[in-house]
Amino acid sequence: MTRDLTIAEVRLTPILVADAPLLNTQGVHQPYTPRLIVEIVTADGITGVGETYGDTKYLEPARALAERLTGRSVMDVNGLFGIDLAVDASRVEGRTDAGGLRGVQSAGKLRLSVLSAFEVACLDAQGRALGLPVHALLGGKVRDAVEYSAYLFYKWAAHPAGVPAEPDEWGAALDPAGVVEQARRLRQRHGFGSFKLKGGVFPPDEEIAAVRALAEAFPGHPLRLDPNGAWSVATSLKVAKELGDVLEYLEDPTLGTPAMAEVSAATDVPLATNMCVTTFGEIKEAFTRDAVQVVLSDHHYWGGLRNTQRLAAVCAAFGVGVSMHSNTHLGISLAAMTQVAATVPGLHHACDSHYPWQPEDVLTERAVFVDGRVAVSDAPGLGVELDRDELARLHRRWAEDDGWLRDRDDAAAMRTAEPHWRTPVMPRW
Ligand code: GKR
Ligand code: MG
Repeated sequence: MTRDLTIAEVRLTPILVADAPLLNTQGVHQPYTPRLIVEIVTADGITGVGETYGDTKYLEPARALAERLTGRSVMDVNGLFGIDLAVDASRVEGRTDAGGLRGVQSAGKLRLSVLSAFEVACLDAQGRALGLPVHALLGGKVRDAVEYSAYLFYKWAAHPAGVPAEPDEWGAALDPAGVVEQARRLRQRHGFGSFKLKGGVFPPDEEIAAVRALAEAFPGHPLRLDPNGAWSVATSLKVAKELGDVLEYLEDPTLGTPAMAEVSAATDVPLATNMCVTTFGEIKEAFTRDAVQVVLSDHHYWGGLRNTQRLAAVCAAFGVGVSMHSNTHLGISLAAMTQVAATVPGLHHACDSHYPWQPEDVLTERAVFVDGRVAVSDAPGLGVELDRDELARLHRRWAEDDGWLRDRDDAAAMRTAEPHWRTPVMPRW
């Protein structure tokens, strides 16, 4: 049967999804996080879906892009990336991401973060039209399941008093015992075999103690610590020395390629990053200086699933490992991550995912982790279906918000509990 794969309609739905009071070096997660759901509908009624950041700075260019897509083909993904998409550079250039901790912002990265959701939606639509999973469109899967690690966070028992939020079922984790208990529960529920602790929250000695406690509770399981660049070179080396025997890798201990290269030269503990290598332009310096041994890709800001494969190929050529970074996300993004991860040879580290922290989703069926792994769907496209009632409910929440939740700001969220909080000057320790 001949299909008409011309784009007839693009629907953008900004939503707010419940989030837990997870702590990081910049502050705390807000009770709701913005995401954007992209739907691309073809002339013969096939709908492909994508998901990306929903903050206003992404939403505005997404709207401009959506207006220009009608009449193009969902097959023309190269053409999609050629569209001259204006983004307001003054809002991002040179700043570090307020809530995202994903390296220096730039207009280019913002553009790619928007395009990636449209690329995923096009691939989903192609797959549905052809009766093929997205991984087949990317060359085929090399594994049947993708391993994820438990993403541990220091957290409060609840969002600050007076701040409207959904009930929290996890309780506080503010010391080694709390972190180990959180790890046990995540492992019990999802079977995770490796653990990553988000650090940069407490003085390094306390975080070292938490990782030691994890090593005792889960002997032989891979462990990582990620302070999002909160430490000096000297502190990074002290932590590497004290935890070298139990760490799979240390993630972004310090900020910037030169400082990471200094740490890397003085320790055998591998360094991973989602902060100093976040664009193709940043690769050359980091790899030639041997600043990092593992790059954590993120299909949102790297510009989609095909760019993720390209990044993996470059990493392989330099003998640098590759795995996956995550930020607060829902099931469409998890499906996209799983489909592309399934196609990447030499994926030697479990990927990150915030998904277990998200009690809500816009899918009719939540993704399931079995033994810490997500099975690679062979259903057409991404293999997910939108729950339209949930989508509408989460969109209403966005529409009714008076504005402050529409743009993620972990430092502002922290100020509701600690009015004098400012984004810390790095390095903090
Ligand atoms: O969700 O608080 C968080 C994380 O700190 C996130 O913003 C980071 O981008 O997960 C990320 C990381 O690995 O750096
Ligand atoms: Mg990180």
